[in-house]
Amino acid sequence: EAPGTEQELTDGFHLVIDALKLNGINTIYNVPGIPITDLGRMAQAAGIRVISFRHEQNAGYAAGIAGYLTKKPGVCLTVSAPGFLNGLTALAHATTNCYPMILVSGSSEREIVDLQQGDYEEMDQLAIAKPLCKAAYRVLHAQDIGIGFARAIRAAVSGRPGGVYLDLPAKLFGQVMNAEAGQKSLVKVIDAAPAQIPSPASVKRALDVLKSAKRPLIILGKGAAYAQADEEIKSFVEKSGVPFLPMSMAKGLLPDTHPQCAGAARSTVLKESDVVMLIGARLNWLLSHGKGKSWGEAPKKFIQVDIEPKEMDSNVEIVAPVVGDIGSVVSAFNQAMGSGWTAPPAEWTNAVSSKREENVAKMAPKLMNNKSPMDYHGALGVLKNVIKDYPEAILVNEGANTLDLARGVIDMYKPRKRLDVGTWGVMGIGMGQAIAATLETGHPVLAVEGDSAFGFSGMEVETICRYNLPICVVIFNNDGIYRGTDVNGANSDPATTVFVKGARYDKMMEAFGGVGVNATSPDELKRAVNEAMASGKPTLINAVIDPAAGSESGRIGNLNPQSVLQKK
Ligand code: OXT
Ligand code: ADP
Ligand code: MG
Repeated sequence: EAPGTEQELTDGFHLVIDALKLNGINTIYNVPGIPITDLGRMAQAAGIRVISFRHEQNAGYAAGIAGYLTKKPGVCLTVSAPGFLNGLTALAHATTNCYPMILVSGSSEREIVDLQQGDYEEMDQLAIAKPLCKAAYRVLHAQDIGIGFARAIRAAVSGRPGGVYLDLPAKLFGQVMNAEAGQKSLVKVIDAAPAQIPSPASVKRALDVLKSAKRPLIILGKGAAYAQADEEIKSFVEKSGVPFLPMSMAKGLLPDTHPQCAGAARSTVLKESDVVMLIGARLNWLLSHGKGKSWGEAPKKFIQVDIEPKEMDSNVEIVAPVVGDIGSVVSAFNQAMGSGWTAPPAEWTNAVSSKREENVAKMAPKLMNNKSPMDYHGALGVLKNVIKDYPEAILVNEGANTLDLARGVIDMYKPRKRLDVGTWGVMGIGMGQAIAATLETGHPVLAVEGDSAFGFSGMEVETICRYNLPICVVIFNNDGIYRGTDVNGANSDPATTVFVKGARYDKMMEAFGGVGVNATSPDELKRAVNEAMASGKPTLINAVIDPAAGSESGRIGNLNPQSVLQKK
């Protein structure tokens, strides 16, 4: 070889890998194929952890939740058109939930796509992705790979986090350029998510409104959990003495057993509070848009802390908007409060505590039943104790009844330990989120899954076994969606909501070398889950639930459209 030839060249493949590594992105969630198979191989050889899934949607959900857990964009890598579209649902989900994620898809040749001449997996991916994410970019030249990734990273994590699409046409990977120039073209993103300091006037206004309250409430959302300002938030809440209500994924930011937690008095605090401070929670459907029956009759003032200015006044008037990142805002609150803050009237805090104790006491006996087949409470009573014993474990949760009842029953003790269906109530996040959660944090996962919910990502149990991950999946098998008791009166087809009766999901895990257990009573369930948590072996427990135990759509049956003409 003549000196000064091949050694001095680099190519698109290597520049992509170098750009990721330079920016501290050490994991890729992917499904291989043309044109990105070699990229995955080379990334693995270069020390990046490349996790191969069975379906891009699950790889995408993994990347999204990795972003939520780490504040760095989770990267999902797919092939063109169909692989891209499979990943796109997860990208839209990440954007909706404010998770930083980058979907990197290989694509077909521009010349052919743009003339619509029928290339292999032809699709104008960039145009399709654009309306479904925060930003979308395409890189056509090897020397632009560095800047392309820098833009994607910054767009994903700065301001309100979200999904970014990066389009890499197949030809890019093989483009070569001078290696030194290539290295120089890379960009290490400096201060990718700059602090956004709130204005002192907005901080003062918010605290003045909070101080004036007779019945204040703080609502913590998953934005507060994402911010990783755990200590600041805890000291703010405790100094204020105000009851707090955690949204689903904010559970554990302060323990659900904290004396100020109003999770078990939800309807009371929503109705009766006079001032509500939202921290990283939107007034969307999950909070009934801040109005109507669930918010009661009494006039209410809202304070909102959010990084996104457009979020203010989205549904109701916000009398004290505080725009900034939650870490900066809450520490400004803490400073401005000083040491002379007066707690809210005892009449209010006592009323909240006694409502909460009443609800907890009402639930307690239901959790102790040892029925077989199990009902939801009997099974969840067991899992509540598992999380109490393993507070570091991450709970992944999806389903309808399985979701809503687990949210109420299972107390969380630490931040970012509850990962669920998020803003869209989407089924299918389960196995992808479980896999990323343990890979990104090193902690074991307990995935509590409706039998329908599990079906959306069930094939990934092979992935769990392949990487030998400490994930225990518990399937609440009630023979169907909401219930397993529906009957079709019209013909011999099964009813639309029921599945094969007595199905044995545990056998799926055994097929790939994991541990499968069929549990028909709380005692059996307890034994099996404890064994799984102790061993760390991939485990799937088929928990047999009474098919009649659930209710239509869990806690949100009211959202099903009704007609006076309805005939079943
Ligand atoms: O204060 P009150 O008295 O009101 O009481 C409240 C609390 O104070 C109290 N509580 C407690 N009491 C005692 N102790 C404790 N610790 C405690 N904690 C709380 O309990 C009550 C209730 O509290 P909660 O839950 O906080 O309050 P509430 O009123 O429920 O809150 C309202 C909401 C809206 C915030 C809450 O309900 C919520 O977050 N809901 C999320 C709902 C959701 O997202 N659901 C998922 C979607 S459902 C449906 O769409 C499904 N699909 C369609 C489909 C989807 N989703 N996706 C895709 C891609 N395709 C299709 C499907 C297919 S679900 C589904 C499958 C379902 O079947 P499965 O087999 O999977 O599941 P099963 O149903 O089990 O069969
Ligand atoms: P939940 O579903 O828990 O109510 P949402 O997803 O509706 O939570 O709301 C999260 C909010 O948090 C979004 O409006 C988002 O802009 C905001 N957010 C996310 N990260 C930050 C941050 N670091 N600082 C301030 N706000 C943030
Ligand atoms: Mg079910």
